[in-house]
Amino acid sequence: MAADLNRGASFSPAAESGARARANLIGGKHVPAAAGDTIEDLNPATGRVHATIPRSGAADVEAAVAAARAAFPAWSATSVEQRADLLDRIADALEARVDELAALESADAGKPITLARTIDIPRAVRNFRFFAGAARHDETGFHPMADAINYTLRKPLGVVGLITPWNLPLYLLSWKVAPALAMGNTIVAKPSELTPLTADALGRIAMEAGLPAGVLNIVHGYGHEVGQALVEHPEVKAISFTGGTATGRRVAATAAPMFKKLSLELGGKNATIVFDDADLDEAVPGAVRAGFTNTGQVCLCGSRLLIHEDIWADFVPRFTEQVKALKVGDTAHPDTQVGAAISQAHRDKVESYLRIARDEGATFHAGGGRPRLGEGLANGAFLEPTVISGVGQDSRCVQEEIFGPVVTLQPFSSDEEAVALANGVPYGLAASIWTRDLKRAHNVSAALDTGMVWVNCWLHRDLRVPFGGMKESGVGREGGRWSLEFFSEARNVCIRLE
Ligand code: TXE
Repeated sequence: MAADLNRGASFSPAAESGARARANLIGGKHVPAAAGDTIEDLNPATGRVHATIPRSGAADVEAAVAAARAAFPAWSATSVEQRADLLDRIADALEARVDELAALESADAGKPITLARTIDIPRAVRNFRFFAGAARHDETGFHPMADAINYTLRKPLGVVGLITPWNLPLYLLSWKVAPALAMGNTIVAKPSELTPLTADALGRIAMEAGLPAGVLNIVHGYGHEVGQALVEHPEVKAISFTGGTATGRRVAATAAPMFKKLSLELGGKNATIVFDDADLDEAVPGAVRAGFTNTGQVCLCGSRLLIHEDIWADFVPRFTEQVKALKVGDTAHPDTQVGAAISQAHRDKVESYLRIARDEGATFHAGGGRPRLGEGLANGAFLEPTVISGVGQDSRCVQEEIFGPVVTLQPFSSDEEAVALANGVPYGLAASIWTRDLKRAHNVSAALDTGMVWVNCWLHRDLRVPFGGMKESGVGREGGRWSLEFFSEARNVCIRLE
């Protein structure tokens, strides 16, 4: 019988008082932090504590790495077919529990249930299925010479560390867990302390699906404690990190001198560029979606909207009207489109940018405050979807990642100016451009300093393509063969034939 994903360990007193206790998964066992400490996990839409997690430290990381090392020889010796079949079984098991997992994700991240049910959880399922297929169909190089042949072996790295953020908890964790397992590695994962519940569920589901003990270990806790210990551990051969740029810099500073493989998916300050020839019936809803999906808390969100001056007067009212129509509030209601910010602290941070905009004399076309919501949501970290113009390129509102439901508007008069504005920030993750002119689409895409460009769409994902950023948005690429390559070591074998 399938386990209850809300099952708590009986050792925590908090379990009795309603907040369910989660545990670390180490060597196939659910265990508390060695020091016995816990952290409260809140639902940001209600402000209520709904779980506790272990506040782990270096001793727990040590135990998890030891378990992962012990499991590595047997796991890395399994065949690709065995591993791919297991990934498919995990996908099936996740899929069978979409509603349950969506409810956990929605409550933990304050995100609309419909978003969790239609995007977060189905994409996690797809990640497992995709990497099962990718591993089955993977090929390695063969380079013949006149007197020798070369072939490339792909060897697993050993124990890998996966550190994930709070905005797309299961989706991003599965994006790393699936390829790492597919290539024969064992894992110590550190989910965000703000959204630990679906990681805990994944651990239980993977074990039920037959993943051997110690292959996937999950250690909960604060980033500066358990995350830092994981990055520092000499037996952890690679770190795949998704999170903020400042944290990424710390992770890189720790890991680089140890010559660990590093994949850093960091922040974004992405431009949505609407040219004067764009089809506004598509561009307006496209820009709304890019700006406000997941309450603007996606690294790919188009938080800077660049609009050709000739269509400004037409575009801005249409855009603003659609933003004002977004349904904010009760995350459990199926019609809700915008949920809470991840925490009160994060809402305070977002609001600090709104104050900067006001001080700079910005115009607020929509939002700017806290929505008035009903009973039960008064302590939620909600914000109105906000649209601002009149902030210059040098404004912190334009230069820094706000990571909330805030979009700035800026006009431009030429393709060159659009590219200069789009590129004129420290980040270089993604861009979305809207035009009917194919030549312009090609030329502007080539000129943008970003790892990804969408033309007449946004977040249209093919899991085979490279995913990642330039500049302060990160180092390396994930997705398809890039993930398989990251989670393995290429070894060339040259055999002389004469
Ligand atoms: O992320 P952190 P935070 C951005 C966004 C947000 C900012 C900060 O701008 O406002 O980052 O968010 C772990 N060693 N993004 O503070 O801290 C941490 O516990 C090892 C963009 O929540 O980067 C969590 O598991 N790990 C982003 C993970 O790192 C450490 C998504 C990410 O948290 C650590 C989220 C350390 N020293 C926020 N310190 C995106 N690109 O999608 C923390 N962590």
